[in-house]
Amino acid sequence: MELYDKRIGIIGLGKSGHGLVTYLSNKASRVIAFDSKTESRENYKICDYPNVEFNFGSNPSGDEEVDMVILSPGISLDHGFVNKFIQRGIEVIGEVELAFRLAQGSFVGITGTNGKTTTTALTGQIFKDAGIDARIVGNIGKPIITEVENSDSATVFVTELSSFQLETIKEFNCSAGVIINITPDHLDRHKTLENYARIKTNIFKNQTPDDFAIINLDDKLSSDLTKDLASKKIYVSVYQTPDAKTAERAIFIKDGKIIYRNKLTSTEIIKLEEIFIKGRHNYENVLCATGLALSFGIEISSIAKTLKEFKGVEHRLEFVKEIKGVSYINDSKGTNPDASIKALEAIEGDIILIAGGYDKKSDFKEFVKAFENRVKLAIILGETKEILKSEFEASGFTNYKTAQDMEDAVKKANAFAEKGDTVLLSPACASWDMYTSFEQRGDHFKALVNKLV
Ligand code: UMA
Repeated sequence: MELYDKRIGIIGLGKSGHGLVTYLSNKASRVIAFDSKTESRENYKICDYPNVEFNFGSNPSGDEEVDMVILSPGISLDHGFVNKFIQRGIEVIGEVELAFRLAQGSFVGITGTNGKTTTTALTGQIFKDAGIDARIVGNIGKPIITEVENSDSATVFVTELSSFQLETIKEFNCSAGVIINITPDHLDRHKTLENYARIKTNIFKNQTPDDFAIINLDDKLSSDLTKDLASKKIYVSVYQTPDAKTAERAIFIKDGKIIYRNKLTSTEIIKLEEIFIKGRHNYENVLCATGLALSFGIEISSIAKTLKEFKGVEHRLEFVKEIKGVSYINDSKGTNPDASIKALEAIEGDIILIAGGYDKKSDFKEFVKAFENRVKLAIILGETKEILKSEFEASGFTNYKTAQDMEDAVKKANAFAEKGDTVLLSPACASWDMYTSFEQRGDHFKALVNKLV
């Protein structure tokens, strides 16, 4: 793709926008960049980008003279200016699509409502340990564009993809891709579960018979939606042995072992007890990562070695500290009810839960149901505090306290916890009401815990 003759509009100057202006500033004919927040100016030394016209404090009008517009993932397509650009025949895409068009090398795509960060980190590690030049990129926190410059045809971009990113792809394709699972999330933006699920299946829309799709048979919604793909399929399941007639290639758990069956040949990959990361939800991630690795021909022995060593990711069920027999766990990445249910299920013993945050219009009924016999006390904070309170009252859950902020929540949890309990931060909500990211929220929680005596 030629850039030298293009005037490019960049909307949003967070992580994606920063990567985009850095890459494009000396390659495109002109860059016009916008961010609706004036404070975003602080992240830029304007003189480092001579070819870029920065506009802080407003979105574009849609009348700007550009040839192409690149949206940051957090920007909804419902904005009037997006429609105006499209009406004028100007192509509007996202950072993932642009990076795909510019990159050499191949892509592995990982999406799903939950587990995608762990699966992406694990898959990337398996690829790296196998000697592949793998880059771990995408929604995990590193825009793909930041790794395009020094890549070549042997590079594999192991890419975490959110629904926000998959909404704006056109040609993007991955040689191997997976939808780990689909449960309701981001309905404030995508409106219905059907629409959200449809956007997730975009990950496979450009696949050909040369590509691999990993299908999770335990997730009915995504497996039903991906029945008619052109690609080769590897079926995975934690709970069942896939039918050999309908699922030629399959990875599943049997008698405490992970088995790979290709046509009629079955091979043991690893025993569950040898895998470092535990819990059913993690086995789902392991099966998906293994499927992606096998699609690229990585040796089973090499995959098994990484599975024994991989220790998980920051902010996802991350052990912080034990104080007087109380364990503190940071699951700030629990940004929707389903993710936090998985966290509750993974912990043994009584839990003091810190939850609440930005209101994404999620339904918390199932989340509160999962408290039974697990949550001894819930400490709620943030924008969804009142919504959670009503849900507690409706379901008869009375063991809760409210907190003004994270400091107050940690203080209350510490005062209440007894030896053997776990204090778990798993908000079931995004962080955007009080923090700029879940990482910032998790770091704050960890800093507060580390100050406790
Ligand atoms: N902005 C505007 N106009 C608007 C709205 C926002 O200019 O109308 C500006 C904001 O002022 C801000 C910038 O846009 O400066 C933020 O853009 P963004 O929200 O797209 O965030 P980035 O920093 O570019 O980070 C994005 C992803 N964020 C979102 O999708 C919300 C990051 O995922 C991702 O790591 C990064 O790109 C690199 O790919 C985070 C996330 O929360 C982890 N993802 C959601 C999730 O996992 O649930 C989808």
